[in-house]
Amino acid sequence: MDDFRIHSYRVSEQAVSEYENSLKKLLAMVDKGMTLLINDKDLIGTNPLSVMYDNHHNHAKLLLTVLTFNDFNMLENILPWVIRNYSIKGFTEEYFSQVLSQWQNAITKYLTAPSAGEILPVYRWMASKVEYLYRNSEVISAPAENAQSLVNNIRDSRVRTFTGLLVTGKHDESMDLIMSLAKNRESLKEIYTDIIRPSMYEIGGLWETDKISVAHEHLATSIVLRIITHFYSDFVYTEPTKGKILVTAAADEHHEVGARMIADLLEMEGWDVSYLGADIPTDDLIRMLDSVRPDILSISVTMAFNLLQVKDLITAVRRKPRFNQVKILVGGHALIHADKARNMLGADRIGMTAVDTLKIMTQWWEEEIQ
Ligand code: B12
Repeated sequence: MDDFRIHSYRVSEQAVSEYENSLKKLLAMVDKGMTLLINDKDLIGTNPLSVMYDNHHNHAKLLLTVLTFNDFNMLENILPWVIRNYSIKGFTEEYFSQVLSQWQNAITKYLTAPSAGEILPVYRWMASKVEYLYRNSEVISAPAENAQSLVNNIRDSRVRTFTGLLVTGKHDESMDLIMSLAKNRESLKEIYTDIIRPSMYEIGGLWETDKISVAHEHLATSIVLRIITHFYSDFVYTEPTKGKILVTAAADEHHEVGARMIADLLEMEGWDVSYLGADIPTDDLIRMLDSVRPDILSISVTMAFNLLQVKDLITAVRRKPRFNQVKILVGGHALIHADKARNMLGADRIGMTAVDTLKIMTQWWEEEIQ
């Protein structure tokens, strides 16, 4: 496997299309095969089967995305995270080897030989990385620490305090802290990007390493959303002086805080913002474009496996001549891993941060929309 160059590897459209069309059958076979194995062996610790099925489902979506864009850097970046995350949850090294071999059996069974021949090397490449990634995952060998001691290590004192309050679910104190810092619009913008965003990333790290539960993460998110809502009437709501923007997250994308921040920041700058939130099906979004008729569509995507949804959405919008003038901006956490895919989405521009968004919008407003 050593001479296999994953970065420059390519699979044909035919192979991707067969993979996509067989995906339900592949998944069913992998789920069934792994369920049988789990009866005899401890492969997934104390996790319920649903966690394993969820992983298979996410794997299918991620691989389809990677193969469609031929973006194998994305796979290389995300595979260590997958192995680390599930091993922390109690999945064994053997689970990863077994599941990858189940995928290979299913691909051999359901795809034609030439297409299977193109896709199997990608699976063999993943299988060849399991042992190294599993054994070298820093988190596995780190001594167990509790969430609070990890929070204490956060360098920025405001992020440290806010994260500590979120982790312990202290809604009132979280609100008091932000109220004491939010004096005006400018300070609220800074709070969004320099305190709330990094604190949510810290929450993500604690959750990923199993130091806090999903319930803690949900509580933290709900506190943040309540805080953001509180400030809407004081600082965010602004009489629009600029064009219309529809802000949304992609279909199947459940992360809404980033999109919500982008919506608020744009509204503070005088844009006429319609904010749709997370997980909007493509057909509904098209109907919404017809009713809002925005100058700009801003799409937020956090999970790399949702990049295909973004591409499909943009393709659907571009197919309709009545939306020819609509400019499309895509941004969010998923793009960090998507060097190649980001240029294949069909967007007018890609942005990574809130600052990028404001810059691009100002440029569009001054040069093209007004
Ligand atoms: C809260 C949370 C959730 C919540 C979201 C609830 C909600 N109502 O939003 C829930 C529980 C639903 C969730 C689910 C999942 N999550 Co989650 N989640 C998070 C967490 C902890 C915080 C997200 C957040 O609020 N960030 C704060 C915002 C402000 O940051 P942001 O989104 O990056 O936005 C900024 C920029 O990206 C940018 N931006 C954002 N949008 C746009 C748009 C444009 C146009 C532009 C220019 C810029 C831009 O500007 C924003 C402001 O600076 C992150 C950790 C993290 N690193 O983000 C994990 C994280 C993103 N989740 C993760 C995972 C794995 C999942 C799940 C797959 C878990 C599972 N097994 O089910 C699912 C996927 C669900 C799905 N289909 O979408 C992983 C992703 C890992 C990876 N390698 O990709 C992360 C990184 C956690 C981790 N460290 O492991 N999650």
